[in-house]
Amino acid sequence: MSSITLQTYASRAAKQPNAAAKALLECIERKQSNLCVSVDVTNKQDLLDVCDAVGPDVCLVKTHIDIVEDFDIDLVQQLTALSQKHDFLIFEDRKFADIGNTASLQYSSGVHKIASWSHITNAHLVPGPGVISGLAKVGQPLGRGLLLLAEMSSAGALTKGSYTQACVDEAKKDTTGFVCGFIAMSRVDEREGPNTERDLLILTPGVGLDVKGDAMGQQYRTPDQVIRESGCDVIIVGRGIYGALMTEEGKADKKAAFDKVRQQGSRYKKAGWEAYLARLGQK
Ligand code: 5BU
Repeated sequence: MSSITLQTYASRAAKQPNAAAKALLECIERKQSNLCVSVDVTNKQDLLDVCDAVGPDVCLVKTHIDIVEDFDIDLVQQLTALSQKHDFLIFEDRKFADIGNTASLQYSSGVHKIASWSHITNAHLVPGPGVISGLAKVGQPLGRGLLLLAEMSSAGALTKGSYTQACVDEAKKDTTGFVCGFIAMSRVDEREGPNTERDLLILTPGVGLDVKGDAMGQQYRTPDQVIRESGCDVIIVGRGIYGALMTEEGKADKKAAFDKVRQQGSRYKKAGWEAYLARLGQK
């Protein structure tokens, strides 16, 4: 079998056993979008408005639900309604990192009840594979998916070498079926040749077309570098899309700012899809 990087999203969807990963691959194909928007805003209405604005262009919305100051359960109900209206999945970027028992409680309970609305979430492998079984106990019966944080985008990240390899090994030998991929900067599952064992998704943050980084260690690469050169599957873009809302100008004229948000959404969608077609040799 050939490298995952040469297979279409549609052909991968057809054989994907994890329900959330399958739904994501199908959505990518249907919308011709491998764009995930990261909506890191701190109030409920802005979060919903950004999702409504870019919804038509994305396959996935990524949240940090704990930064929302006026969080309530209505927010997740409205977000879920938007995911149905615009046909996208939801990924809570929770980065679980505790022992299995605690992680499973953090995932199922508390104010956020993440497992009840988030199709995909992620975890560090720092605690060992118990974090996978703890989360799987909650997420697997609900048809959710888990990404392991194999590589991070920030400068000086310790997610490298044998740590990254351990994430790949655990994902490949996961028997729960709950692990469906990685957050990574490269095709980490194919370092030693094509991955013919188990299809795994690679979602990649640190994507920007206009700047190279921020003042706190973030590092950006272009959609082409991420999808075509590095063989990743989904680009995750935050400030590159919603950034106009954060400026003084944007705060003063929200309508104009949302027009920019929509423009950036379609710009990144196009760039991500062109990079995918180029990877397949179709462009
Ligand atoms: P940005 O505005 O495009 O820089 O936002 C990137 C988002 O992706 C933000 O929510 C981060 O928490 C998230 N992220 C990241 O930037 N790098 C990583 O390695 C991981 C997550 Br994991």
